[in-house]
This record gives sequence, structure tokens and C-alpha cells, in this order.
Amino acid sequence: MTISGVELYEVWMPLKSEFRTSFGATRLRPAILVRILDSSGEEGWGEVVAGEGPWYSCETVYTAWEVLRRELIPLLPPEADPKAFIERASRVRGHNMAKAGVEMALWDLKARLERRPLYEMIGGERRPVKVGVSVGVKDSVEELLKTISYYLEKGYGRIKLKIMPGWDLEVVERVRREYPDIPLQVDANAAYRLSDWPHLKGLDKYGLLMLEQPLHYDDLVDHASLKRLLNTPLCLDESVKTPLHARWALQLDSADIVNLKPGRVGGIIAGLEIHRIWYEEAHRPLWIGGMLETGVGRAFLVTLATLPGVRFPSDISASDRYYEEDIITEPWTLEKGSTLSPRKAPGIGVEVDWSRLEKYTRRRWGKRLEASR
Ligand code: OSB
Ligand code: MG
Repeated sequence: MTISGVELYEVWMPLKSEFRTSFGATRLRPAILVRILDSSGEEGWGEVVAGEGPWYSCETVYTAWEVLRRELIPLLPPEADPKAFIERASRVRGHNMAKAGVEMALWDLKARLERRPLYEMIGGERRPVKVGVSVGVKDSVEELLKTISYYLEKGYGRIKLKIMPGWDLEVVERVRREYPDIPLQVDANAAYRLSDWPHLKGLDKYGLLMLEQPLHYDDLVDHASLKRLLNTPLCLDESVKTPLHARWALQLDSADIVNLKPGRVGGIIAGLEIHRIWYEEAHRPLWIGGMLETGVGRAFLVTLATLPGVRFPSDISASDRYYEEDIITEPWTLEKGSTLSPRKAPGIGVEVDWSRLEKYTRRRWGKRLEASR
């Protein structure tokens, strides 16, 4: 059973509403869907979560496209072996999102060939998985409160607010006054400096689950200082790019919690390694973060959220929170208790809807591979 081909689809998905953070606003969400084909006729899908510009990370959908074609696709192993791919791709520095798209497609293909659901293959235990919703910056607090009430009525049991200078303490104050008891957390996407700590200290009185990535996107040192100054638990997102960063964050005591995104860290193998370091060795909790994924990327998030160290609701909302129509045949839907359930079908258990994929595809690329590699 050898890999016989690979296809890339760059899709641009219109969001139902603008998603605004401290680093910018998104209306059209790009993604690269990776399809890997096997000589037996089986296929696996992955998703590259890089954005339109280098705002969340230095990768973009454009850099990822080039790195995939020029560097990563030529490193595909002869068989559906994600570990072999990651070893071969270790000479490529960075470009984790591009790597993750290929690695995840190999995992899906491998699990489908073995007729097993992927969550079972990676040692997942918790299912269904608890999820929440991440709410962007709005034009007014009234608009934000309306949005929150809409999601609470839909059944979401945890709210994450995006914060930034000028949209923080007063906003949290108003939300807390309206909803004194909901599980609530905030994400700054690196919008503050350590010297802002007296201001951030003002968050301590709101009983937040955590404060996510307040400081620089590469920082582990100032976060360690901030952690000692705040009572609100500190969570890292952008700063944990590889398992090494998780190790350093422990050594420096930079955070209580890690938001684990498979795209950001280079795939499932790196994600499992971070889970091992952070949870199994250090007994600190994790949760799974999202990047506004299509139904394909979302399936990998649900898969990872079944891991035992995932102790907080994850940023994995239903398809209809993001898109009018998802590119998979059966969209992700919210279930009771603010949960999503991994699919029992082999692999990630989702099928791509070809007419929708075509509708949103801006460019595509494909390559047949020789069996003799
Ligand atoms: O920082 O967690 C983040 C979306 C895009 C980029 C970064 C982030 C986010 C989110 C949305 O918060 C999470 C989701 O997919 O619902
Ligand atoms: Mg974040």
C-alpha cells in the first residue's frame, strides 16, 4: 500500500461574521486542504491553518503553499507513515502549519487503512469532548453582550473573550455583571507588555478560568514573571511552537495551562509530545485551541480533545458558528452539555463535499507519485 498522489486545495471560506482579535479582523478564512491518495484507493485529508497574513504566526497561506510544493511534498514517505514524514521533514525549520497539514492527512489515511477511528489510535479517552466559543472584539459592549447571549442560548457552556488595550477590564466587568457565573476566560493574542501588569492585575477579581497569551508571541520569560504577579491562571498559545517550548515553559514556570493547537505545533505527533510533557510528566492541564478550521481541521481538534490531559473546554465550536456551509458532508453540531463527539468511522470520520470544496477553491495543485521513492 503505497502513497500514489497528493492534492492541495486553497479554499477561502466566508465567515458568517467578522472575527476580530488584537492582531486583526478576518472575514474570509483561507485554508489549504491536503488530500493524500493511496494505491489501494483510500485517501486521507489534512488542513493547513495558516492565515492570510503573518499576524497570528509568521506563516501565511502563501508561504505554506510554496513550502508544501517545494519542500514538504517531496519528503513524503512511500507509505502512510506520519512518523517517517516528521523525521524526514525535521530538516525543514519552522513552517509547522504546512507540516501539520501533511502529517494530519497521513494520520487520517493511516487510520482509515487500519479501519480505526483516529482518536482511538492516539489514546483518546474523553468523549464526547467539552467545548466553548471564542468571541471576537466587537464595536460595542452591547453588541458583545448580544453575541454572548446568542451563544449561551445555543448551548455553549464556556465563553472566551478576545481582549486588547482599550477592550479589556471594562468589557469583562460588564460581561461579569450580566453573567456572574458563566465559565469565562480571556485571550489577548500578545497585545500587552510585562509593564502592563498592574492593569492586567485588574482581571483577578473576575474569577476567570485563565488569561491566554497576554505577552509577546515568542516570550516565555516575561510570562514567568507575570505568572507570579497574577492570581488568574496563565495560559500560553502563540509562544508554545514545539515540544521544546513546552519543556522550557515548565523549566521557567511560564504558565499554568497550555492551549494546544495541532496546526501551530506541527501536527499530532508534536501535539502528543506536548501532552506527554505538560500533562503526563508535569500534571498540568491543557485544552485544544482552534483556528477557525473547516470541518476537516475541526475533526483533528475533536480527536485531540479526547486526550486525558484536556481539562478545560476547548475552542471547538460547531460548523454553524463559523460558516453558512461547511465543506464536509455532515457538519459538526453542538450536543448536550456543550459537547462535540468524535466520529466512529475510520480516520477522522468526515467526508469532503466535493461541490462545496470546488465552490470555495481558488487554486489547486496535484502530483502523482512514483511507487519507487
Ligand atoms: O488565539 O486562539 C486564538 C482564531 C484564530 C487565530 C487565533 C485564535 C483564534 C480563536 C478562535 O480564538 C478559536 C476557534 O477556532 O473558535
Ligand atoms: Mg489564543
